[in-house]
Amino acid sequence: APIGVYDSGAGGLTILSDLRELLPHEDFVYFADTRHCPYGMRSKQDLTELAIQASRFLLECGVKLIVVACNTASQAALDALRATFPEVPFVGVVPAVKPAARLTRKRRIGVAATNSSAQAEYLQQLITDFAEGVEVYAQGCPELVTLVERGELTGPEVEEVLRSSLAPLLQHDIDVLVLGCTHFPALKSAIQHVTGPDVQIIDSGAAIARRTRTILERDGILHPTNQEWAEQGTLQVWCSGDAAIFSTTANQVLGYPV
Ligand code: DGN
Repeated sequence: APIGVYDSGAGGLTILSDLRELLPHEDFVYFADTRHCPYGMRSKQDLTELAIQASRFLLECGVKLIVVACNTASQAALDALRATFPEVPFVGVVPAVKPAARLTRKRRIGVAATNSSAQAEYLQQLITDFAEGVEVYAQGCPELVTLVERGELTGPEVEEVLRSSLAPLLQHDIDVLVLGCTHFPALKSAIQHVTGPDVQIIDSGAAIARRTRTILERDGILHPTNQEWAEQGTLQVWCSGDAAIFSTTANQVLGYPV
């Protein structure tokens, strides 16, 4: 059975790339809720309903596990998803505050996220639990989601937008920047250009992939032919909005055609 991956749009494709790298023989079904993107300003109730609909769709595709590859939806809806669909394991995404707190020398880190994630109580809790004695600055950067959904990932105009969106974080002389929205790793090289080499940029993708493998192993549902000669798993991509637009964006973010 395939693994389901869900996001409001193209952001979860950055997580999908990490998943496919670690679990190359697994099959994947990706669902982008582009009809309702962006998620950043939606209410918890709204996000929960959308996440339940998306999960129902993925379950109809026969998935064995669902990765909610969206910080915003994970924060709002993971508890409800687990309660609604107890038959399937869910893996959610949280901003990488904990590793960032270990990495920082200056004891000042920035978290770039959606507006809703930047203001979430959940983020405050992560900071209290894992970043004691570290100054954490959080900023909503919705413009970055727009760039990625348009497939605009590099170039001077992109960097201009990044410079102004990230200015409120960079003014604090941070040395670690957490990408707290799954769209943002698609912009990583442009972001690094804007921050300069002294700021380390981290995201949650690799950790999510490892967590997914652990759960597949725990539940005995890891793809059995995990051997060198086995074929690469398949990928199906679905979206709830305009498929032509999304396939162009997805090609840009993944770097190969879907
Ligand atoms: N990619 C999502 C996240 O990680 O929060 C949400 C982006 C959006 O829809 N605004």
